[in-house]
Amino acid sequence: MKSYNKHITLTKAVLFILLFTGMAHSLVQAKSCTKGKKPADKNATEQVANLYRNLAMLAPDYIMIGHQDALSYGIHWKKGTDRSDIKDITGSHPAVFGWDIGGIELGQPVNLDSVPFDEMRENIIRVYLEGGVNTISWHAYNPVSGGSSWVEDKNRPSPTVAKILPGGSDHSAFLKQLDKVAGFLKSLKAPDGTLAPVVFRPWHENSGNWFWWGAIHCSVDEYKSLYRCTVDYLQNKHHLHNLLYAYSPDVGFKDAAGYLERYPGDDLVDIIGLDDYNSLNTGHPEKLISNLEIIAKVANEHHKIAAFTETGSNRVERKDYFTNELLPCLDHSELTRSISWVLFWRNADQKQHFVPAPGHPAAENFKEFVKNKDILLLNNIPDMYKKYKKIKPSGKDI
Ligand code: BMA
Repeated sequence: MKSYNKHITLTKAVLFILLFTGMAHSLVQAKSCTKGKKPADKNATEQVANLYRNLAMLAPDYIMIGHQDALSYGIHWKKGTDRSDIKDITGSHPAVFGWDIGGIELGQPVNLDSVPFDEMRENIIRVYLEGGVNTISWHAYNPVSGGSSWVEDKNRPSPTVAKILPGGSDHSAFLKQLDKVAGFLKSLKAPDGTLAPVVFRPWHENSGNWFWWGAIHCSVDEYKSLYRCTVDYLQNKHHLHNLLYAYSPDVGFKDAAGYLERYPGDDLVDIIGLDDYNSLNTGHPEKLISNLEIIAKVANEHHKIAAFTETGSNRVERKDYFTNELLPCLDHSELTRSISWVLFWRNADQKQHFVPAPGHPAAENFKEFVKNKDILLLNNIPDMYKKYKKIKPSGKDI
């Protein structure tokens, strides 16, 4: 009996040590992945700081799924309530919701893809209240020519950026655009008075030449000044502190130095992004792996978070694209697995869509893809605006 008791005491001690070291390990893990990870904006709201911390805690083990305009329309529908093509297939909305505010600077009621800004605002606030992640891109109209983001002749330099920087002939026209952007970002107020945090992703795909802020249309310094001027104006003139900032060039870099050539600075950027449609659609998974590993390394070295900010295969014509092409790249190494989210572009219609809807030949493949233990939808993530010691996504075991 005595020895039996002794045995129990010993077992208890062992269990206690195991439990304690396990807890300590998780805490150390939580600490090491969040270490030094604070929003670049020192005055970021509490909800933004929690969001960043939670993104950092999830990133090493999980990848969240994002979709542009998920709640606004789908391949076969134009207006829905609580509907998304991803939910129609999987039963859950995506975890990350992409929006675009191109057109806000013109005072338009709808964005460049006809999404009403009032509806977008409502949806952004709803996503915030449900604990999901919002990210906003900006296909900005040209403040000098009045034209779209796209330069007509992408091989011919268009000197817009130089003109809208401080001291330039069109600087004030640009600031008026930013005032409109700020107005929208300030209007994302929840009923409790807090502002919905947003990952703002201005001046994206700048390594290409198709937008007026693209590589051949401005010098390295001009691009960096454009980014700095944007952040500075939103933070200091408009006192906006509900934002994380993403830097997201397109493909074309070979190494970290190439990626960082136009990087505006650690004091301005939170998310080390990448837009890459090219690698998989041209049959080069090794390029995607290399690009993801480069951004993951840059993120580690700069104490930031890496994200695959835009991708997809239009119409998903290769029906095992998700499990046989994309997943092996995302799951290639510890570095690729540390990507925080992957965002698929919009489901405009039958001709342009990047996520399947029910009945689509790739629908089953998408379902298989999201069953993977590392892949998270809205139903798997906790409220991203609360503070946790440790996060365990629901329905997913690692
Ligand atoms: C492009 C296409 C266009 C759209 C633009 C901005 O990639 O989807 O149809 O207008 O993005 O969202």
